[in-house]
Amino acid sequence: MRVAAIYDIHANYSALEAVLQAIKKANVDQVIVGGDLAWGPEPRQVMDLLMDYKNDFIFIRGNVDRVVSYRYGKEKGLDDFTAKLNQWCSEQLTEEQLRFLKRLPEKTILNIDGLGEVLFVHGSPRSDEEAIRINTTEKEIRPMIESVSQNIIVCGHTHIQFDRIVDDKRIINPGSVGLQSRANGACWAILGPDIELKVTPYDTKEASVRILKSNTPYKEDFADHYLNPPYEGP
Ligand SMILES: [Mn+2]
Repeated sequence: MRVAAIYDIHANYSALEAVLQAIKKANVDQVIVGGDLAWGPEPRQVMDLLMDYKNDFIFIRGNVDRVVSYRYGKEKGLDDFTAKLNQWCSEQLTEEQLRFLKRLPEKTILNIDGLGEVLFVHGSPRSDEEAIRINTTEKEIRPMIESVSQNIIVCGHTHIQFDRIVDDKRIINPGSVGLQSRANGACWAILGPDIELKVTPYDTKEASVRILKSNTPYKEDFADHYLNPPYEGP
């Protein structure tokens, strides 16, 4: 089996469309969506598109899928920006889409040709909010992965692609499809039999112009992020 891993779409419709096109040409058997689907500027368009694949792709839940589907606000200690965007994203989605996000599992394991069993999580194996960053020290990572029996762990959440070895584990972050850092394009990965980190260019100008015409809160921030991806992730 050969698998495409697409993480942290963050409601970027143009980036998702470009990656789905690239996946069609990549000859994969399975697609795994690694969480953080709908928190961003075009949640409804992105969820409508992903729902076409709800029986074909494998989905796991990210931290913002949880906060959007449960409509977390300031009562949970969130800042104004996050609370307002959560609320708005929730309002854009249908009840069925919110239910879909709520019910997603937090992890999945796939047996991949040439790689063996691979564990897919959103943050770390013990939390959807815990970050394994490109520069998190091995000492910090060890307790996060000590209960994992698989040799390969795929995680997201920090929006920067990497391929690291920590002790006897290989840890992969496919990067972010929709809110990338340190990359000019939509980031994802193919697993099996090798591990390939991919960057698919998309029309960031068109995406920005469309968002700026919408009623998305903080649309200027998203448009700017697309045009000028930051060096650091969240
Ligand atoms: Mn996340």
